[in-house]
Amino acid sequence: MALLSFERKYRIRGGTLIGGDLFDFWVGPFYVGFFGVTTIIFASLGTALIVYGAAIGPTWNIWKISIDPPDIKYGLGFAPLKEGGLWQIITACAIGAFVSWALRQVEIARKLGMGYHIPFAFSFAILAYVTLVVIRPVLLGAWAHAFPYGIFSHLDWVSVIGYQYGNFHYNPAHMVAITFFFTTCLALALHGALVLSSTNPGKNEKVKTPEHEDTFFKDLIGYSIGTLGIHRLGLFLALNAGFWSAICIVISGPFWTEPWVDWWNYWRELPIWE
Ligand code: 07D
Ligand code: 07D
Ligand code: U10
Repeated sequence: MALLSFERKYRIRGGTLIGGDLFDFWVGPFYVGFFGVTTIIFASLGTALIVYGAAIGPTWNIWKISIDPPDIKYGLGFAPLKEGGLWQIITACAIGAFVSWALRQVEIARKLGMGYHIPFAFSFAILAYVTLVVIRPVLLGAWAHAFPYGIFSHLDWVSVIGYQYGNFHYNPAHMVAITFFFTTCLALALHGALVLSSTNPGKNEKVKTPEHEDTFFKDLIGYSIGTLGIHRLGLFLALNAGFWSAICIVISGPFWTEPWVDWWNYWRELPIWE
């Protein structure tokens, strides 16, 4: 079915989560929906506040603009606008926008009769973000523990927090997360290369079938995961990368305060060595 006639067929009302027909229409290529409107409101307000924060800040240098969380003395309370209050409202707007975006994905998936895999996947990114700016700061008792909103300043935060635990590379969950990130890249490279090699042949060559793809990997490593399987694996790997990232940071501070290298002492203390 041509794309346009397909769009005419499915671009009909219904399937919304709340609000009934309210905002149940398209603007150009975009589906609007109730959550499209909430996305626009949260994202516009959050962006406007970042620009305001930049305007009252010391620099317009894009790399150096930074909206910082409140000082440690404010604990988990509200801070004055110019002393971290902006950061607090921007954080609320960001969470509002990300969650709205996920719910808009749900509504679009419902209209199309598709699974909820995409919003489910995006939820892991939201989880990682919320872990950094809400869950871990709440467990540690102050918003000050969250990261600042700035291009370079958030890199400084990662570095400082990393060295606060000695060598962050010894964090076992960080290891697991990194391994999942690397494996995701490997899997995507293999999959992209395999599909292109079989479906985008040279002139006068025939397009190959999934049987060719299967056979390639059976010849190479004795096993093929299959055409559906590789997508399941890709999703599994990527979601685990985000999940273990959230774990690695939430345990740093709330559950482990020493340098991470010391965690490995458990190994030397196992009773079997005695
Ligand atoms: C390619 C999809 C498109 C998205 C893009 C990002 C903004 C921010 C706002 C100036 C893959 C758009 C950027 C809207 C502008 C202001 C106030 C996604 C793609 C192009 N980081 N990070 C970047 C964010 C954290 C870390 C780049 C966001 C954690 C390191 C970009 C978040 C930690 C490095 C960026 C976030 C961390 C970066 C490229 C939120 C651990 C880099 C991102 C909301 C996760 C790299 C200068 C990218 C860089 C980089 C955005 C959180 C570490 C500015 C929005 C606190 C080590 N981060 N980041 O391509 O070049 O993502 O930094 O959680 O080296 Mg970061
Ligand atoms: C949080 C992003 C969520 C994004 C959302 C969407 C918009 C809209 C609009 C474009 C999680 C935002 C959308 C804004 C944009 C338009 C139109 C993703 C998030 C919701 N580390 N480390 C990680 C590596 C070191 C440290 C994670 C590698 C050092 C700390 C990952 C190395 C020290 C933290 C990772 C390395 C250190 C991390 C990041 C190598 C520093 C974290 C990925 C090779 C001295 C962070 C949850 C992630 C984390 C994290 C990888 C080195 C410290 C596993 C490969 C040794 C403090 N590191 N790291 O989490 O777990 O994505 O955050 O050296 O906090 Mg690390
Ligand atoms: C995959 C795939 C596959 C494909 C694919 C893809 C995965 C097998 C079939 C997809 C992959 C790609 C295309 C590859 C490239 C993708 C990436 C590298 C990922 C990163 C992506 C980007 C960097 C692009 C990011 C762009 C974005 C997010 C779009 C930005 C757009 C908006 C912000 C608009 C969003 C629309 C909304 C929220 C609703 C509609 C709203 C409007 C149109 C605006 C007008 C608003 C209204 C009418 C509502 C009224 C608003 C009100 C009342 C509020 C006003 C208040 C104020 C304060 C202003 O596997 O195959 O191929 O393609």
